[in-house]
Amino acid sequence: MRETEKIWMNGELVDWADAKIHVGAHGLHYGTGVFEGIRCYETQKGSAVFRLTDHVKRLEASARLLYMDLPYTVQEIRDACLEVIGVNGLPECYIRPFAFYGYGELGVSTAGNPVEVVVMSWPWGAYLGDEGMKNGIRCKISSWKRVGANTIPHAAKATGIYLNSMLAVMEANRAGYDEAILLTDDGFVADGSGENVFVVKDGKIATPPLSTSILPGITRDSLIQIAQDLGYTVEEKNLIRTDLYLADEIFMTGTAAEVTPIRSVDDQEVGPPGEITRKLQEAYLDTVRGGGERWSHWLEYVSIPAREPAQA
Ligand code: PPE
Repeated sequence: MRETEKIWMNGELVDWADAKIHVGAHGLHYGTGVFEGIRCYETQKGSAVFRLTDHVKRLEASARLLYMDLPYTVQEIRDACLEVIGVNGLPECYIRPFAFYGYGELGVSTAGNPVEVVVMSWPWGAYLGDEGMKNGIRCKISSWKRVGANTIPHAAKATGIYLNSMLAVMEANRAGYDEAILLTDDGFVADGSGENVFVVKDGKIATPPLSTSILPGITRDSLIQIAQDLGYTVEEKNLIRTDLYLADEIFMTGTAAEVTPIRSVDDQEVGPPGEITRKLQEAYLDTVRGGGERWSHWLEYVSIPAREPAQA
């Protein structure tokens, strides 16, 4: 990863190299943490963070689901994100706020451990590659099932839950695919290792409902609204793997992945990015970079002016 200058750690800005924790930290042993992924984009009016408050609110909800009391308010964490973006001076970056149980007591119960809160920011390009963004990626249905809603709450963006995603994406990559798609125990399409899934069939758009153990994606929500505004029908309904094979178009959404077309699933060719996928990808990328007034309420501007990027 590309290092930046500062990391916000428990209320203070520390040098990147000094943002350290003890190996006895509870979160390291048991995956007891929650996190967010947010993007800041350069717009004509300066750098703006896409749906920052919604992301921080989801962080708070995730914490609540882990019985974790965040020692900072949504407003304070929001300000910390803006501060770290401002001080690192990148016009575009990815922001990673996270909270975890730190060093105190080991043992599965979190009692006796402090809650540490950190915000990092760094440059992150196309999650599934520029080529994938343009021509679509190849996916594989994972043999690992998405964790059930009563196993770990999928509405929480919790660190430990990502073992599920890690196994799926590693399996897919090792078999030569770009990304995995996980199914529920019942065989319904859930989400990718780090993205929500959409299919287009006969001009209509469909995406799995929240009951399929998906992360309630903020990009998913944005895309549903953008698509409906453009006049498309978007249905939240159960999908099975053959719905993917027989789709006219498929794409994935996520903060990191933005809108990434899928060109095949299990080597069943869906084809190059279709017209609806292209249109929605363009509309999304335009929205996050401040194009038009329609969705301007989703942009939260960075008040500290970003410095000119250093000359190479
Ligand atoms: N499902 C999963 C499992 C997931 O991790 C993400 C985000 C989404 C759906 C889409 O959610 P949203 O970003 O709110 O639209 N994955 C984040 C982490 C990626 C990573 O590798 O780390 C992200 O996109 O930031």
